[in-house]
Amino acid sequence: MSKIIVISDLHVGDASEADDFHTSGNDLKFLNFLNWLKNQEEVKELIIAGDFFELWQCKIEKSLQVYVEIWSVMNKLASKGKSIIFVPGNHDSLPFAKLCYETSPFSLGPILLTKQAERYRYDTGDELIIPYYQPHLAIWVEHGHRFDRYNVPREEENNVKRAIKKPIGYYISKIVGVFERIIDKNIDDILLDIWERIREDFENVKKKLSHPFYDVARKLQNHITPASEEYKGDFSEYLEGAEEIAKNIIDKEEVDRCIVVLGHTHRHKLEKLDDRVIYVNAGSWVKSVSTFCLIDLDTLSVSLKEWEGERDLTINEITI
Ligand SMILES: [Mn+2]
Repeated sequence: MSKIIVISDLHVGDASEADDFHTSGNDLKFLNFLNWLKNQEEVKELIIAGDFFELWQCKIEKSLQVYVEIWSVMNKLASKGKSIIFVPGNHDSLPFAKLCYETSPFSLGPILLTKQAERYRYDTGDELIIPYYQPHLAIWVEHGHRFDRYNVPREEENNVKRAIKKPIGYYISKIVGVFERIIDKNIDDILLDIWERIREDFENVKKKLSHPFYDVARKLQNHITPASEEYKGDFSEYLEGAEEIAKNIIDKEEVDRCIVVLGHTHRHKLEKLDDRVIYVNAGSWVKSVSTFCLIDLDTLSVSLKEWEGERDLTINEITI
């Protein structure tokens, strides 16, 4: 009996106002989910399909510090024989992801780095993509941001060195994070009383100062980020991407079908693209609905589930 769970886009930050994982209440939901997972004997692997951390807006040392409880439950999962496998996404930040991969053996507590698809490693110097690949059922997991034209660095043209090394989405996200942290209420307890008294005036001033810039940055972010509710794209590039990945795998690995799991868009989806390709988007943990993908290697089924806070609800299920 063996099952694999894939989650994506937690964007674990620093518990400030800029940390959507925290402000959405998903930090607590996630802790419940991990505790539930402890008793799911059949689940052998938990794969995190990228954007586990929010390192475009926050610092890794802060995330490790404020979410100690999460790392502690993850340690318990590992001691129960479950593998927690990390596939890097764009918000996991390139220097950090590279450090992880180039430091051997990497250890962030119980979290392992995907090594299964090392031969499909894609490293342009500005971007690092190392997918997870499970040969038994031909399951491919990657973050999927290379299909997003605003969130990968632009291709070098005519050998002209690019002035901008990071994708445009990086800078906009950074600006939004700074403004969100300006109105952060994380201060010392001793100052709490004084703070309560002056907060309203202070926040009004800050809001007045930051509003026009924050507004523009937010609007830009909504325009170019697939994760935003106002995003106008139709996501067909991810379906085409999944099809391309599957075709490549089917050819190279000589398998007759492939399951492709992506994240990045924050929109959960499960769809049979044709007889040979199943596409799943694992969704996110920064909105009111938190989702995960469950692949049952015995019943040969793929399901998309919502974590309600106490239990799981099936949204959709497909038999392979
Ligand atoms: Mn992403």
